Amino acid sequence: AQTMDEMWDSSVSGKANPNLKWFKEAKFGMFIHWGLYAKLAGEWKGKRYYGSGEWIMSQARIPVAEYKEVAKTFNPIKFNADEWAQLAKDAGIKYMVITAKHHEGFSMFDTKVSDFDIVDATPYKKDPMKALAEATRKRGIQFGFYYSQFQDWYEPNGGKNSWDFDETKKDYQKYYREKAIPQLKELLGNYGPLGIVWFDTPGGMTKEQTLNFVNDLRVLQPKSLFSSRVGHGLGDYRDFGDSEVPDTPIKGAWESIYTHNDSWGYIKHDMNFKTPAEIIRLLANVASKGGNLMLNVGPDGEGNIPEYSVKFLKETGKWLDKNGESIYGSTYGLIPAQPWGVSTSKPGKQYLHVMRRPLDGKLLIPDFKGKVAKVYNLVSQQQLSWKNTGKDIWIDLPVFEADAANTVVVVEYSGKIDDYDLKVPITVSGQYP
Ligand code: H79
Repeated sequence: AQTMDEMWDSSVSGKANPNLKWFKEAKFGMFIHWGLYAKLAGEWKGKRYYGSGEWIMSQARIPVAEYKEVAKTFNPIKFNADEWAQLAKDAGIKYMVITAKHHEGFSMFDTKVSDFDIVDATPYKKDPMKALAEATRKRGIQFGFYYSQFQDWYEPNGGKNSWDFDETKKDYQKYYREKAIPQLKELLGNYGPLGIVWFDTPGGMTKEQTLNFVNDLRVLQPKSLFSSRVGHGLGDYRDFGDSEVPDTPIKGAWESIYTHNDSWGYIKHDMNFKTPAEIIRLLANVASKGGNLMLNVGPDGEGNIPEYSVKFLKETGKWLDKNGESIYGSTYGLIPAQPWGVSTSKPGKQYLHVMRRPLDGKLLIPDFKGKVAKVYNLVSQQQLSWKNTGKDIWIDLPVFEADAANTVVVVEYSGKIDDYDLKVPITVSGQYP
């Protein structure tokens, strides 16, 4: 019989992808949205747009002919692949996924399939993806591409663009045949081993067509993991909706995606960056449900990662340097979420992520069935006193100033403690809730 993990992980081939191990252990990824929209920075003809910078072509109903002109001004001379990869490394990030082509239809890589790409259509004339693939690999970071396989607002036959082309006259199969598939073959063929191929907003294909599409690409990179937004419940691991964490632990390989401020693509007037404390807590929260957090940054049109992203990610990395044991390689906590925070697990250990210290310093673990052996602060290794009231465990928690955002307390125990009655959710991925 299949385990619940395998039921989800086996949706494509009938067998779980054997390459999920690194992904399940990774816990923290970096998403990068970078395209022509970064140059527009959330403004078109003097009007500011909010929400999602990468949607400006749609929000402002920019005709293809005008959008094409933006490419002539896109010259990200500040782009430095080693700096980006080093930032990821310093932040404790284990994998990176960058937009090779978003819905705008512009290719951020060298392609023979279209002229609307960074090498042919901009003064920059170089392929930044080549450099980034190398810089990440050099640092042991898994590298992957986001590719908008259906939506392409630049192409007469691309999905979902109702302001410039007639939706009823579109031949989606022609678009898949002539652009999406050949470009994906370039991406899978020309950039070395890819950890992930991240699809988004599926459409225009039946389940059988999607299966053929996936199998066709898989030949090129059998070890790559395909995200569930390839559609029809297919894919090697599951993505939740944009900025969504499930309420209860979920088994199998999955990921929550969030962005650092309120936009995926760069918007110059969006200063609502999550603080290091917020990132650390979000990461712990996602890990406590058993998933990975892929956090997005949106570099600007010059190729700079916003200074707050740089600063705050480095701070996050400092916390992970000391507390990484409680995150990397962990699974969902067996202690349900409490008023003080959440937990993550490793064999014989529960890591308590204390984000709100009880004011009386008494930390409650209700109904703990295991036999507690030792309780200590992860960073200082200072042992903490605790008592067992027969039903509950009460831990004496001093004030730890150093890691106020999230103080990790380790509970070592023996014996079996309750597991959740976990179900594989029936929601099909690749859809927006
Ligand atoms: O790449 C990011 C989004 O652009 C993409 N998925 C993430 C990873 C995405 N594609 N479609 N959607 C998300 C859902 C569409 C949301 C919308 Fe809107 C709401 C489109 C129009 C209203 C957000 C807010 C975008 C423009 C305004």
